[in-house]
Amino acid sequence: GELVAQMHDDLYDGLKEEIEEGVNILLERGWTPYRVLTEALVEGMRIVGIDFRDGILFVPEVLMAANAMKGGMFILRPLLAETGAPKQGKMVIGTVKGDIHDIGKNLVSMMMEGAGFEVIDLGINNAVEKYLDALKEHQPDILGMSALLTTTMPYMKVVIETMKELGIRDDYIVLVGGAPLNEAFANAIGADAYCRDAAVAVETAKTMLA
Ligand code: B1M
Repeated sequence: GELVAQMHDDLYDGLKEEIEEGVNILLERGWTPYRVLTEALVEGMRIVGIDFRDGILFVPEVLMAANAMKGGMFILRPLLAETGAPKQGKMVIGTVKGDIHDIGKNLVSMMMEGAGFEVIDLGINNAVEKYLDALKEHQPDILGMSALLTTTMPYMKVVIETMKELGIRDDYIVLVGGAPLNEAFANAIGADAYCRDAAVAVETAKTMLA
């Protein structure tokens, strides 16, 4: 409706307080946190992405939009996490080296937590050593990697190849995601699965652990 369209505009304009207010209003109206997330925030960011691509928006504006989106996600995070889902397993996740995009990864983390997974989030710009240290320290069931740039997605292969060299590749389920990826790429680099979005990541993780 009207409010959601307004929120798409507010996200575009990087208006954090307005986004937070909009999120709260939709929740008061009885929307589920997931619906607010997908229809108001993710869809708004999709529109931003189009104008970024077309040179209508630039990095500073897109950073403001990302910041507004994070404000909304901050409100939704505890609501998505408190579903009381039974404990499922553990995941280490991070954005790969050279890449600072984190909204999608954060969303995957939130949804995985909501589904009962323990998530260790390594943040952005992770070199292979960071992933390996975290695997050793936390012994997760799943390694998740995110990349948003065609120039950084090949780094996922570096991580998987290093795991193979160390003989630990098959100790983990490796899930990958990010806008420029696809299933063929995931197969080619030796990941276990490509996850189109956060909901698919949750379903894939559950299926593979079952
Ligand atoms: Co960037 N950027 N950006 N950017 N940015 C893209 C990715 C781009 C497609 C925009 C465009 O041109 N249309 C383009 C990449 C082009 C390409 O490689 N082919 C691009 C570019 C070029 C750049 C810079 C190089 C721009 C510049 O400096 N000239 C630069 C690079 C910086 C770097 O990383 N080294 C840059 C910078 C930025 C900002 C800092 C301004 C900002 C990031 C802020 C932040 O993240 N904190 C930004 C943003 C916001 C975007 C767009 C507009 C939106 C990304 C986003 O948050 N989407 C993006 C356009 C686009 O993607 N169409 C773009 C919302 C999010 C919910 O979706 O991240 O796809 P997504 O995550 C989804 C799924 O992909 C999946 O689930 C998520 C939730 O459903 N998923 C996973 C993601 N990770 C997963 C991991 C998993 C599973 C599923 O593991 C199990």
